[in-house]
Parts: sequence; C-alpha cells; structure tokens
Amino acid sequence: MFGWNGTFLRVNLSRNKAVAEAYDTSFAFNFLGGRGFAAKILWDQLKPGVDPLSPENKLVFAAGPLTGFGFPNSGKLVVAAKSPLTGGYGDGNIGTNAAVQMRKAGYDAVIVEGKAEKPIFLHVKDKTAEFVDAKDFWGLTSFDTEKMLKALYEKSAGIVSIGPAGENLVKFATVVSQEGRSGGRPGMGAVMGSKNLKAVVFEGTGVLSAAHPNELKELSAASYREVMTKPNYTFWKRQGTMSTIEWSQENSALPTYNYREGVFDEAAEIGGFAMEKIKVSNRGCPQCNMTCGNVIKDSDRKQAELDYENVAMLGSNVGFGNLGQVAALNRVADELGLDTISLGNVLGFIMEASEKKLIKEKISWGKFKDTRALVNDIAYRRGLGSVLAEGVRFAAEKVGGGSGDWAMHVKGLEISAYDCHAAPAMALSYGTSSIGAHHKDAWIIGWEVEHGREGYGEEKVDKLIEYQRLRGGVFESLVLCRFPHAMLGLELEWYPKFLYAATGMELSWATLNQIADRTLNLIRAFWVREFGRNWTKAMDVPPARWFKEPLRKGPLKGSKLDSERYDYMLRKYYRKRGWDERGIPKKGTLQKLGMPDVASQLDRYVALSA
Ligand code: PTT
Ligand code: SF4
Repeated sequence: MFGWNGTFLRVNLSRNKAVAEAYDTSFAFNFLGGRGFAAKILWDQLKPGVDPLSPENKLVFAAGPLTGFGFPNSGKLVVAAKSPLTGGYGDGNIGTNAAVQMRKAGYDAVIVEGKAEKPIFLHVKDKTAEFVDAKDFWGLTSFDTEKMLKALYEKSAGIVSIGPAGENLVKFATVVSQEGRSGGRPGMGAVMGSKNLKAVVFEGTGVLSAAHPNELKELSAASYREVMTKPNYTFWKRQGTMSTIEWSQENSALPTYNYREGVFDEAAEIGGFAMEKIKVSNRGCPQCNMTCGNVIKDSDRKQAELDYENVAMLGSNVGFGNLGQVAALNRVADELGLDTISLGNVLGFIMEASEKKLIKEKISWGKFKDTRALVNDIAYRRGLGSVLAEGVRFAAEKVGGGSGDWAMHVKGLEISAYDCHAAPAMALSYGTSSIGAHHKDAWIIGWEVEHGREGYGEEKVDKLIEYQRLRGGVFESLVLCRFPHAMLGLELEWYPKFLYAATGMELSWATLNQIADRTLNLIRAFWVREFGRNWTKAMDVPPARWFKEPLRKGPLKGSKLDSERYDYMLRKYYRKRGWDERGIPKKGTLQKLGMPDVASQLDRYVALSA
C-alpha cells in the first residue's frame, strides 16, 4: 500500500503490552482513515453497553492517508471512543504534531485498551512502545505536562496529554496538545484519564511511502501557494475565526445568556476587531500556513489563544464583555483540559438557574473571580462543580424546576456557539450531528443566512446532507482541516489529486461521498446499538427553549422554531438518508453501503425496516 502505513498499534495498558497489527487494503479503501477508521474499530471491537469509563472502552487515535506528507492543513488527529458524556459515539479533531509523528513511527492509528495499574504515560518511538511511570506528572496541567515531556524527549516529539479535568473524569474533559489545541469534546480526556494514561509521546523517524512522490511535492507546494492567493487570506491571518463574533451578532446567532438571545450588548468588545488591538501573534496546527490561533495577553498577563467558539461560549453566553477575562477563562480551560463549549454551556445554565432561584448558590453573569473559581471546582469536582462536571443534561436533572427546557444540548453533548431560534437548518444540523450538538459536520447556518432563514424546505435538507458528507465524512476521515476549503474557498478538486499522489488511488467525489455515507451510517448504527429500545426520534430534536421562547431582542426579535415544521424537515431528512421513521438506518441502506454484517447485528437490537 502507498499512502497508508497499513499498520495499527494496539496498546493494552492492563498488560503493558503493545502489538503492531496489519490491516488489509479493503479496510483502508472502505473507511479512508480518521473518523472512518475510528467508527469501524469501535463498532467491531467494543461490546455494546460497556461503561465508557471502564477498561473495556477503547480510545482510538487515528490519522489519515495524507497525514505527514506535508499537504496544507494536514497536521490533525482524530481521537475517538464511546463517550462518557453522551453514551454514544464520540470524537474530536486536534491539531497536533503527534499526528505527524505517529504516522512517521509507522502507525495509522493507535488503539488504547485496558487500564494501567497506576498513572503512566506512553512513549511510542518507531517500533518501540514504553510504559513510563507518570507519578511526577499526575496532577499537572496539560501545559506543564507537555513542557516537562518536551524536556525529556526530542524537540520534534508530538505530545497529547490530559489536565486535571481528564484525571478527575469530568465528562467533557478534552485531550490537549501544543498549549491551545484541544479536542475530543464528548469527554475523550476523561476516557484517557479513566485508563490512567496521562500523555502519549510520539516520535517517528520513518519515511512515508507515496505512490507518486514527485507529483506529491509539486502539488503540496502549489496548494500552499494557492491558499495564499485566496482573497480572504490576509484578513483570515488577522482574525482567524474571531470575525464570526461580528457575523453572529449581525445575524442574531451569537449565543447570549444561555441562548436566550442571539445578540449581546457588548459584542464589539469581544469581537475580531477588538481582538486585533491586543493580538501579539498567530499560532496554529502543524503543516498549516493559515495559523488561525490568535494569541493575546489575558487578564492574568499570560499568553492565551482565542477562537470564535471559545469567545462566544465564555463571553456572550455567560455575560462577559471583557476579552482579557474571556481569554483567561479560555487558558484556564486549556490548562485544566476542559472543553470550552460545554463549559460555557454548564456555566450559562447554572447562572440562569441561580437567577431563577432554582439553586441556593448565588452565581451571577459576568463575575470573573467567581466564574474562574467555579471552573476550577468543575475540574476538581468540588461542590456544585461536581454536578456541572457531569454535563448540562445531568445538571438539569438535579436542578429540576423545568430547567430541562433550557439545558442546551442534543443527545447529551452541549450545543456549540450558534443560536438557532431563527435557523431551522442549523438546528437540524445539531439534531443529526454524529456526536451530539456540534457544528463540525455541517456549519449550514452560513448558507442559511444567505439563502433564507425562515424555510424548512427540502433544499435545506439536501444542503445539510451535502455538508455532512463533505465535512463530517470526507474531511474527518482524510483528517484534514476543513478551513482552507470552507473559509478561503480552496477548490475541492485539489483533494482527489492529493489522494492520488499519496496513495495512487483515483477516487472520484462520488466514491468519497459513498465512503462518507458508510461512515456516517455506521456511526448512527453505533448510537442505535448502544441505546437499543430506548432510542427515540426525540434524540434528534434540539432543546425546547428554541421552540418555546422567542428572541426578545435584536433584528429577529420574536423569532422561534416551529416544532411541527422541524418534525417535517427531520422526517424528510430520514427518508433521504434511507432511515426509517425512528431515524434508524434501513436494512437495505446498510446493505447498499456494503455493511450487511452491520445490518444483521443491528437487527437483533431494534428490528430493522427493510
Ligand atoms: C472543536 C471545538 C472548537 S471548534 C473550538 S473553537 W472552532 C473549541 N476549542 C477549544 C479550545 O481551544 N480549548 C478548549 N479547552 N476547548 C475547546 N473546545 C472547542 O472545541 C480547532 C479548529 C477549529 S477552532 C475549528 S472550528 C475547526 N474544526 C475542525 C474540525 O472539527 N474538523 C476538521 N477536519 N477541521 C477543523 N478545523 C478547525 O479546527 P474538537 P483544534 Mg478542536 C483552544 O477539537 O473536539 O473537534 O472540537 O481542535 O486543533 O483546537 O482546532 O471556532
Ligand atoms: Fe489549524 Fe487553523 Fe490551520 Fe486549520 S487553519 S490547520 S485549525 S491553524
């Protein structure tokens, strides 16, 4: 095989054993890499119903067939497992040199199973894997862990680690790398913590083998140049994702006060232009010339990085109009290894609960010291922090008083930073995303704002499916950052050329889309297998707040979602996907995608429709 190494590393922490395993070409051709590999491994190798925080869960680090070849924006790694937050399939996509080093060490994926007897870190160097005592690391922040490991190994080593939140099994703990890349929103950091695995250090000295090395070199150089010619390139380097604050404000989509509103009075103070005034440098993932991490000095005079989601969730959604303070909360979350999106949600939720006097504690909007203390309490599971550490769905069950209506999640994963009172297609995107409410599979709100917000028609469903295939399927399985295409308009025709140069395979977009559908259907099958008879269509519906409480401010004042029309759109979506009225893939759909084995297994759990 060219492009793919054809090898996984299986690491059993209970037995201190690491074994290289070859996989066959059909696995590679059917699932590509990244999310595709992770979904297939978890489907095949996890017993249904395992406790996500038990040794039986498996944590998968998976790269793609282009990782390590030096194509634009290819320094990313998928980290996946059964999620302790949702109980379904979970993954995230981190920019990290660990991806490149893992591939150069000879592995396309590492499957971690079991549980170490005491805290360790794993050192993978080419063909060797070492299990190293991590007692001096346990308790450290992710930043300090990486610094200490950097001092022990080569500068080029790629490192992923967890902070105290992962150690303490906070359900939305992430895996962190390079002081500011953080991924695995649905608790991938907690799964790592449950295995007593503090960090993984990858060092690879191998050379990846490409089908057409000369063409690959030329393509790589040409595509980096092409990215730089795009009209929005200079502005992107100035603001990265931060200009979305102004965009969301203009379009009443900026989550504000726990998604009660879509506009924030102090949006200008936390927007892209305000950020530019205090920006000190750019930071980003490896192999990228778009470096979109905006580094500023935060209110503690420490360096922190700002992206849109973080600022919206720790800014407007919790009532903060001071960018330095937002950045400090963001940095603390990175150090502790907490997902900022879920964090902004649980904080917004508890501030609203306090305002409504549903809890005895006084936790007010926009109070920096109190909020920072609460963030630490979450990571260390102290007092109220321990309740919030379980996620917003659990917190609402505890708080009661009808708070479930404004616990902003889908399937247990907290909603990312787009208010959907007036965005039905985006609401459906959250409703049907592979991991719970996240925007990575389909950021359709941009298209929706351009083409009309009010409709619930078929064209929105078609567009959503197109986006999910491209982003949630192809980009997640190639494990390439979607931003060159999605934000700067790098043409899609580049990608099959990259694949041809690396693997020698000529894959059309029709084939890539079919691979995407296979992966997305397998993920849906995973969810259904986990929930069995408890699986319901209601799991694809966003929270009641967007249906019941209209926006009270801004240009779209009075807007809310219509539940009957949402249901109509959801049913259309199911039909187009080849799923039945419960949202479960039909037997024929799975068979057509080459997965008759999945169909017969799933049939035993929920009786599939033909
Ligand atoms: C992603 C999610 C996002 S999406 C953001 S900001 W965004 C938040 N970032 C966090 C952070 O930072 N620290 C923290 N403690 N928690 C955080 N939670 C949130 O996590 C990320 C970029 C961004 S910035 C986006 S949109 C794009 N996402 C991609 C994706 O999902 N797939 C893909 N193929 N390409 C992507 N490119 C962009 O990558 P998750 P990162 Mg993150 C500090 O990981 O779990 O997928 O959640 O990975 O390296 O930081 O890059 O406005
Ligand atoms: Fe990473 Fe941003 Fe570059 Fe994408 S554009 S690879 S998120 S730095």
